[in-house]
Amino acid sequence: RSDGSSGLVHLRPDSPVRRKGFLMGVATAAFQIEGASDADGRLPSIWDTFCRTPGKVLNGDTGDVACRHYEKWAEDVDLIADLGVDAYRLSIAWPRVMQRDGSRNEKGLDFYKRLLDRLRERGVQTYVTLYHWDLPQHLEDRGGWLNRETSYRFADYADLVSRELAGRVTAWATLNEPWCSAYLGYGNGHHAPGRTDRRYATQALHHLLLGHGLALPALQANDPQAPRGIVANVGAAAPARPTPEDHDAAHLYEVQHNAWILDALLRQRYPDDLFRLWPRTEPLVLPGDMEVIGRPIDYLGINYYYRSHVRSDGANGFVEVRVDGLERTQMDWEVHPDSLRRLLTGFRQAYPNLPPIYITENGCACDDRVEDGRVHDPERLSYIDRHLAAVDEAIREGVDVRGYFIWSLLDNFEWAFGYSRRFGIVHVDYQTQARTLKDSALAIRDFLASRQP
Ligand code: GBH
Repeated sequence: RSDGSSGLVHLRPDSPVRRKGFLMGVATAAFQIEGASDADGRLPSIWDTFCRTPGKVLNGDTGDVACRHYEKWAEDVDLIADLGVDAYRLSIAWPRVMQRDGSRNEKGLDFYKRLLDRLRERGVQTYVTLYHWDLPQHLEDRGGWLNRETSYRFADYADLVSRELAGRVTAWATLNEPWCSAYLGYGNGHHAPGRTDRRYATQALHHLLLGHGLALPALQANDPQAPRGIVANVGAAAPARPTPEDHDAAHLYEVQHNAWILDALLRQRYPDDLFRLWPRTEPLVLPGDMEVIGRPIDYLGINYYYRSHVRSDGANGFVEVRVDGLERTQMDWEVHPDSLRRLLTGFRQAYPNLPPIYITENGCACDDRVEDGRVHDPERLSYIDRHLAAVDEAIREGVDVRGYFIWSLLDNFEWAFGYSRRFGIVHVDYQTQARTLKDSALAIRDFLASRQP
């Protein structure tokens, strides 16, 4: 390239994001790529059950095969290392590594030991999430995240895994997107286990966050040198009409998506506006719970994808509306990088104790064009470029952002959308399981190789 930008034309040439000190990575999650759903004593998870419930997942897709990463892990490590990224974010499948009675499943753990060792050999740092939505089904059978016991079982699981994998992991995250586990899983039922009651959502979220807080001391004790954090999805909303009512609706949307979790973690309380939006949904909180939830973390992972438009809606507070004429992805999500900047600077203002931030997911689904062995995805590179530029602006405005992970390394099982949506920078042919670097991956590889200290 003659312009020296390596294909990232929006990210300023002098940005710290272009330097080697800014961590660049790719991300995946266990259920979405591993397959081998009953190999080596893996137990069923709530997502296995959900996939088998008619009408829940598009085309009846399941995670049984996915990207066959459980077999192809070594090839996938080569892919990651050859991209030249600094780090790989992955998750551990709870049902693979812990048996019903709480004892370890050695074969399941061996898989992650091999994987982490190979990543280390290839010089790739590892950001490991303990829970990316695959709750063992036997715990759901006893109430799942509605049962306070599950928080303690999660802490046991974190203790077991961090004892076994200590020294092999760069940084730990307890939960991925507890908002999704709680609201999509127990509130609107779009995700496993598919329950539908707002009171369930607030109680589930409380138990998820309690589990997070209970896990922190075990991670600290077993693997003291690895930083500990949590990953939150954040959402941005704009008013559909310029009325005070719609402004309030947009505010409530962001309370429901962001403050619900961040206030609990960083202010040790749930926001009052959440219960203005959802009256009489206060979870049962025992004395001391909020202190456990608010235990200090070393970093905060932020997953950001899109902005919504909302208008006020009497009983529901807000309702999303589809505004025409906006740039959208294959998910129909609006492309709006400036919302990422705005949210990050807003968090910095709202939370004086905001820890260092990593963007642990950002990326888009596209209608990739496969042609003569190449995969053209110009929208994806543009999306990533503009969101990196937004991160750069947030850094300039004083937000301590230390890294950025692309979602995702591979096309994979996109939850309720099955295999119909492709987020990878690497294309997966599900017939042959062949991996092909998309144009975006080639450009990112060039960009990574061009970085200066
Ligand atoms: C992430 O979640 C996940 O961590 C990852 O596993 C996933 O593959 C990736 O993003 C791409 O989707 O209220 O039912 O209309 C995405 C965050 C936030 C997306 C909430 C869906 C609205 C769902 N999500 N959003 S709904």
